[in-house]
Amino acid sequence: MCGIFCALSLASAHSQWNQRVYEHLKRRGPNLSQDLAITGSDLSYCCLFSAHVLHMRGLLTAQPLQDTAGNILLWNGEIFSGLPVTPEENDTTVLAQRLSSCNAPSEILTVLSAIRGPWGFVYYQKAGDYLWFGRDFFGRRSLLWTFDAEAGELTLTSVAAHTSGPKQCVWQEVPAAGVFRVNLKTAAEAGCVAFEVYPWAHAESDVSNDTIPQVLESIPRGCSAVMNQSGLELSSPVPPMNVSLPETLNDTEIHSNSCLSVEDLEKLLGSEEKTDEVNHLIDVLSEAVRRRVQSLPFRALNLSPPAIDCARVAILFSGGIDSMILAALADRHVPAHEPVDLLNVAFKLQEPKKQNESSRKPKNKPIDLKADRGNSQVLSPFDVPDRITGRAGLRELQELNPERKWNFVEINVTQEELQEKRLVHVCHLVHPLDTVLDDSIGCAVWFAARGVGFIAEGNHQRPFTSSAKVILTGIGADEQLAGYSRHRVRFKTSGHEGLIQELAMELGRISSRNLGRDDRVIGDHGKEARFPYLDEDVVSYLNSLPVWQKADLSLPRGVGEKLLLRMTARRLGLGQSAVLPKRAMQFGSRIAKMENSREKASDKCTRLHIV
Ligand SMILES: *[C@@H]1O[C@H](CO)[C@@H](O)[C@H](O)[C@H]1NC(C)=O
Ligand SMILES: *[C@@H]1O[C@H](CO)[C@@H](O)[C@H](O)[C@H]1NC(C)=O
Ligand SMILES: *[C@@H]1O[C@H](CO)[C@@H](O)[C@H](O)[C@H]1NC(C)=O
Ligand SMILES: *[C@@H]1O[C@H](CO)[C@@H](O)[C@H](O)[C@H]1NC(C)=O
Ligand SMILES: *[C@@H]1O[C@H](CO)[C@@H](O)[C@H](O)[C@H]1NC(C)=O
Ligand SMILES: *[C@@H]1O[C@H](CO)[C@@H](O)[C@H](O)[C@H]1NC(C)=O
Ligand SMILES: *[C@@H]1O[C@H](CO)[C@@H](O)[C@H](O)[C@H]1NC(C)=O
Ligand SMILES: CC(=O)N[C@H]1CO[C@H](CO)[C@@H](O)[C@@H]1O
Repeated sequence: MCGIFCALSLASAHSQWNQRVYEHLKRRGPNLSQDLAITGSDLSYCCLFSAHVLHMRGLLTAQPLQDTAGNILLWNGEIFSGLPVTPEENDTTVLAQRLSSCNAPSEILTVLSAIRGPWGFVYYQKAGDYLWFGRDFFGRRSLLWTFDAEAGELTLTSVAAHTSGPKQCVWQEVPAAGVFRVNLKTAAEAGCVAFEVYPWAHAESDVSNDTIPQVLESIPRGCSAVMNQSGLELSSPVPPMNVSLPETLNDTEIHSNSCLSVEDLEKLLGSEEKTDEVNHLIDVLSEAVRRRVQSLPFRALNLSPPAIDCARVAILFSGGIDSMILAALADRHVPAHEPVDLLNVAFKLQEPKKQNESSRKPKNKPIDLKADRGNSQVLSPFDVPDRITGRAGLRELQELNPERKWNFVEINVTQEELQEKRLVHVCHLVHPLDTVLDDSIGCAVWFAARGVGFIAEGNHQRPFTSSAKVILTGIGADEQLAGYSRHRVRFKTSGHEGLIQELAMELGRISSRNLGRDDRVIGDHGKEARFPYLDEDVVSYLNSLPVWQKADLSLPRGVGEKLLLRMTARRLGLGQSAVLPKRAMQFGSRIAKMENSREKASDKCTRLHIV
């Protein structure tokens, strides 16, 4: 993970560094910061490149990386496969070499299309004066842009800042719709910037006509975009979603309101035979996790075995099925002696409001604390639903592999701390996203990824700070396997056809809804978010399956949604966690409750706006 930044100025001088943006970039890449400024041969433009590197593998590679011909690469990504990179090599160097040998756009597109892994990049191609930039197919790395028409300056950056005051910068996410090329000489002559768009496309279908409207929506004011008429495209790393419909299956929910016991659910799961699909999914998912947890550097510079608590891999861990599967698979690939950190975040439950005798409501039930806790243990205000399921998940993992040291990190957050960190950090990181949901998830993920909490040892608690630079998250499972309750709603109203449309739409917008934000939030700790469920091979496999193999929403909650994943969890030896219904992070961690307001998730969040 790196923080990358590029300011293209069509006038002579650059505007001042926004100190805040610079600091945010530096937090993403604490190991090495470097700037490089260049001017076009005819002095008509200048570019400032700034790179902040988090060292992940190979030797530390300085960026901006300039080759002998004068081309410059800013790379915030990981090449997991597609281009050969040995464990000792740095992927930045490898990519720069490949790009150096490219002349025509088609050659550059071929290199970028081959990469498997997340990326955001900026590339200055000296011959011809071109600036290239973009994000991977899913948009797993953040890239923002803004254009200051007055100063004639286009800025690209991994992370920005929430600005206030008279001179507002309008940041937008660069759409993960393709890569962009700016002809710098033409731009300088015209005094404005035109982007040539090379869209992601499936070999057999033409998505170009959908791309331009999507791009136009988020193009900075004062700039324009054109599709290259030559029809050059990046080839999509995954096939389109299988849209075939079942011939005989029932479209209606049969058990919708029935109340089944866990045993019934287990039986239901057991009676479904999808051995091939389950085995195949385990294969691709396991490989996706392996790529993401192997050949990682130790924190300390020496390569001696790390201290006993020093994990290199952490998992955002609620104890739900998505994170349990990641933990079970990480267990296969993380060296046996090495701990794995399970990051579990909880927001303090507010004291139930004092009952007012004259209150009109007959009996104001003080939330459903008891129900959440299940038993009469000493109540802690941090025993939120995700903490309870997290502990249960920990026990399952301990049974699965008693030899492994699982660091269950209890991250307890009070309202005071939440308010403080939101103001100083999170509101800048989620920007330009700004809804109540972005606030909730952004804050919850920020605290979880920071990894500062406690580990329970008997009755004792030990302060603990996770040292892992790699953080696995389960995002993408719900979007692909129909895990959300809105999928049920859609299925009820418009059957399998509607469900397929909904899933395709959600996977298509996951970059702008989640991934850019999560990358900025997690990257702020000098750590790197990795998304095994969004590995190209995993998505390709899931896309090839018809929807009814992945979910059966005629079955009850806790079974029907993500059915294939539940069966996978059982095959991996997991128990109760395989049949937990989905609980969104903002509710499971109780952050949504902390704010205690009646707002809707999609409302603009006033707390994110600093005055
Ligand atoms: C990178 O920075 C982190 C955080 O400052 C530090 O712990 C680590 O040792 C550095 N790694 C290298 C290779 O310099
Ligand atoms: C895309 O748009 C162009 C121009 O409007 C049109 O000629 C072409 O047929 C369209 N392609 C598809 C696949 O719709
Ligand atoms: C499209 O790409 C070709 C080949 O690189 C180039 O010659 C042409 O000028 C581009 N077209 C536009 C409209 O930018
Ligand atoms: C659909 O469900 C109904 C009611 O459960 C059942 O009678 C019918 O046989 C089912 N149809 C098919 C094709 O499974
Ligand atoms: C209880 O509610 C009534 C009316 O809603 C209000 O006048 C009174 O001040 C409240 N008492 C307390 C202790 O909050
Ligand atoms: C954190 O929360 C747990 C409840 O989930 C509680 O047992 C523990 O005491 C809390 N630790 C601290 C230091 O607040
Ligand atoms: C879609 O699923 C159906 C049913 O399993 C299968 O026959 C078909 O080959 C799949 N299509 C693709 C493109 O994978
Ligand atoms: C193996 C390899 O490519 N190593 C390179 C990594 O990056 C550093 C710094 O740019 C180079 O010096 C190494 O040669």
